[in-house]
Amino acid sequence: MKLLGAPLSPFVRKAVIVAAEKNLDYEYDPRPSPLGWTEDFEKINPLKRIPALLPDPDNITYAINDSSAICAYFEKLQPEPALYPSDAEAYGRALWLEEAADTDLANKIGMLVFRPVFFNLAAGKAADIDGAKDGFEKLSELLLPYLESQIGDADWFAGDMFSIADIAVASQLMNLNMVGFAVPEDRFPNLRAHYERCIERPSIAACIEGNEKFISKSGFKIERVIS
Ligand SMILES: N[C@@H](CCC(=O)N[C@@H](CS)C(=O)NCC(=O)O)C(=O)O
Repeated sequence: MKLLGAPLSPFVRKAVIVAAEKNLDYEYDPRPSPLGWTEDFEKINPLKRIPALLPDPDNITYAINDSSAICAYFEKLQPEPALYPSDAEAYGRALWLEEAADTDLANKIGMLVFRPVFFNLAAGKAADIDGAKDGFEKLSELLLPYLESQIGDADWFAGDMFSIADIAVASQLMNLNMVGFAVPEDRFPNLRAHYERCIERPSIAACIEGNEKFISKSGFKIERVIS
């Protein structure tokens, strides 16, 4: 199978981390990106979004698109280790928190913090740090406090296992780190501790290493605003 999509996309990252947890083999094409689509990408995903997955790399008309669909497919393909709780309530919570991360968290981090820095640098302009700081405050008004309350003093978001909910949240928060921000420990200690717990996992650590290499190869100088 072949996974397509730029490595800094938090949705691509989700799929990469799930595949790594499950030790799945796949080809990877990092080229399709909102900054430049590859020819024929529309035939793979008419919504023009990454990630896309081709179970058969030679058949571009039979794709599985959307990170949630891809991750659920990986779970069926390789059930161990399970990344979706079997308990009904924990399963429901995992899907809800995955959805919250993929929609509102993604939108706020992506549009308000990541893009003002990264897309400006990619366009050869100065990073809009003030814009990103304002964006970060909007993110801190509702969603980060909600996630802080949801994780509380538990290790993981849904039940007592590492799950798709943890991967989805961490995949988005990684985009803060990529552009010099972080979940501040003094304001959101439980969420920060959860993030630190997540990045200890080899699947996530490897993904961060790959992302950082990609940024340093691009030659972008990222100012650290929150450590
Ligand atoms: N719900 C989708 C969202 C995918 C998504 O929005 N990906 C972004 C990249 S991070 C994208 O392709 N955006 C297209 C664009 O901005 O034109 C998923 O989970 O895969």
